[in-house]
Amino acid sequence: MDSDGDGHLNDEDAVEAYRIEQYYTYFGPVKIVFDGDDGSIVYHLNFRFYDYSEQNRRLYIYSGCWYEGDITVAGTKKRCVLIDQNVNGTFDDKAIEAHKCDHIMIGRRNAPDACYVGNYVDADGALYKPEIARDGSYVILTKAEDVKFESKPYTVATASVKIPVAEAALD
Ligand SMILES: [Ca+2]
Ligand SMILES: [Ca+2]
Repeated sequence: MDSDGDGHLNDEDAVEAYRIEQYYTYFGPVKIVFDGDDGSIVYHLNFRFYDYSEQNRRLYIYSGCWYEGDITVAGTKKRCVLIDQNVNGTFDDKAIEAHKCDHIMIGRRNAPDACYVGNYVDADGALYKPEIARDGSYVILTKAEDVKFESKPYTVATASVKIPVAEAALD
């Protein structure tokens, strides 16, 4: 792989598979370096090569890149993991469709709660407005005080659920 993007493979080492199955071969995480506006951006990708037949071969590419660190939420230190889930090199993607979102996990170390990047994130049952750097370099959470909840009848059971009124405000 041309890991430094210079157009040459003679300066590269071959990437070895870490697992081989009957039809699948797994590689990664593989380090690659992109040129960015502020300099070089180090990124990692995982690959899965599907080889069923000559007519049926595919290469699947997955993100192998995340940021991880401690964050203080309401006075309590928690683990925060930010994942470029949609593999586009940025960490602040939010969308109605889940596969177009990045992921943020806030919780105890080794057991963080996962959720999609959106207008709000949940931490310990409270909603926060996240400000996430596009390059993933920081996360700022501001308590969301202006979210109104209302009860809606649940169609299957007699229970009702509370949903944020502003949930459709994703842009
Ligand atoms: Ca190269
Ligand atoms: Ca992304």
